[in-house]
Amino acid sequence: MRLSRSFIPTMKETPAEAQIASHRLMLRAGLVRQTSAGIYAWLPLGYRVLRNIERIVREEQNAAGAQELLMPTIQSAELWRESGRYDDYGKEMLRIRDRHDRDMLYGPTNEEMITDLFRQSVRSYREMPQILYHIQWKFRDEVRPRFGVMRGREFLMKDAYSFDMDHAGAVVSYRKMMLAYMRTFQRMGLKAIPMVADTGPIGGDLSHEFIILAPTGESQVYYDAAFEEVDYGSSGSGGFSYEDAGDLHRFFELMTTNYAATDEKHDEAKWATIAPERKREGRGIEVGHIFYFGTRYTKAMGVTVAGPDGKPVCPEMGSYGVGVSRLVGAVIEASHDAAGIIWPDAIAPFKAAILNLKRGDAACDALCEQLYARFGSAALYDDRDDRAGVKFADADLLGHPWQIVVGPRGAAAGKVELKRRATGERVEVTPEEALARVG
Ligand code: 5CA
Repeated sequence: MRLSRSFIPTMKETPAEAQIASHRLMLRAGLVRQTSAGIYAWLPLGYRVLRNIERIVREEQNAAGAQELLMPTIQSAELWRESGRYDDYGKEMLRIRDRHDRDMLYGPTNEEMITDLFRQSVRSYREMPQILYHIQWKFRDEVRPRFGVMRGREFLMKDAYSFDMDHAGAVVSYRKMMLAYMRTFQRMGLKAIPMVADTGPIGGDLSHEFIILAPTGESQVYYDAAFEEVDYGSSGSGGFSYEDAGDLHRFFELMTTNYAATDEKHDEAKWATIAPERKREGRGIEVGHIFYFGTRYTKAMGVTVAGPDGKPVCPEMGSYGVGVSRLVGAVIEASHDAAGIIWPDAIAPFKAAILNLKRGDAACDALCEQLYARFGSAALYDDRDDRAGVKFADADLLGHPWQIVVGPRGAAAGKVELKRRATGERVEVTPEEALARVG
């Protein structure tokens, strides 16, 4: 994309309403704009990042054997009356009445709806187990929406739901999702740690939050250095297999025997037994949350499937959430400096920016056009008629992993300067080398 033609409304001033770095940077870099309290429009740059995150989440869910579907945002109150949550959910639920005076709501989560879809179609243990997910907008009328997309009212969530015949099966599904989550966050360049959590309004007796470390995180976290050393691998290449219950068991042990807790669950006595050099403390942001709640919904909604002996069995469920839109803010919290965003390669809106330091210079223009043609939509070409300083500052603010700087002297000699945003390292290389390095 040519920056001169793009809709990337950057801001020089720090927006007064933004209290944390990611919120400030998302506004300043033109990723989002607030349209109502806690509700955001995703502008082209921000939307690219959101879609990249969504893609990684989707690929890892699919690799774990989960199947994607899409449920609506608007739900009927009837289902929520069946589960008993319609009244319990309180003011966080946005309630709507249609023209026939029927009670509707904008979904804050989908346990009831997926249980109903399952109930309509699955009859036998032969069709089990199932893990179904969607990536859909949610609405929660949070008392205090804040920190931009981190605590919004409308937000994008990946929510998966598992159905198993018994507790042992449900545990396998839970572990599969936990492994998929660790791989998802690792691919995004994040260090996430699973921590035992309360289940809140979702219910159930087993739950983990996935916390990434960032100084502005909402909770204080304590964990063993062991978590920094694990490579979760990827599906099909070494590491743990989703198909092997032994592997899943080994993985789960690794995640749960090493100490990790948020301040709510912190146990000073246990913490004291850990060697001082292995102790890690910091602030954390919750980017995912998984729950096992057994028959909490299937029982309330009267769901059974026929077991091998023909007797009805009430399926065991779990649900698994990733805050897709929150992740955009969380990644920035974990990866920025005073000059701006530092995108991890896997989710960057563009791999590289091409900076033309002297528009109108024949050699600069020709070289930039050549590079731009090779990159296509993977690069943002700063072809504006502006000072070099402005271009440098904007490229740092927008956070592209690479900057390819084309100036008149270098261009005449067939050279460009390649800068790595994360380290600040600059090297003079040929355009071909720059293309090869950026990949
Ligand atoms: N039904 C379950 C799992 S599918 C559920 O709703 N879990 S949750 O409430 O923990 O939400 C899942 C994830 O959504 C959270 O870990 C968080 O990353 C994200 N999330 C929750 N509330 C918000 C919000 N107000 N703004 C942005 N992201 C949110």
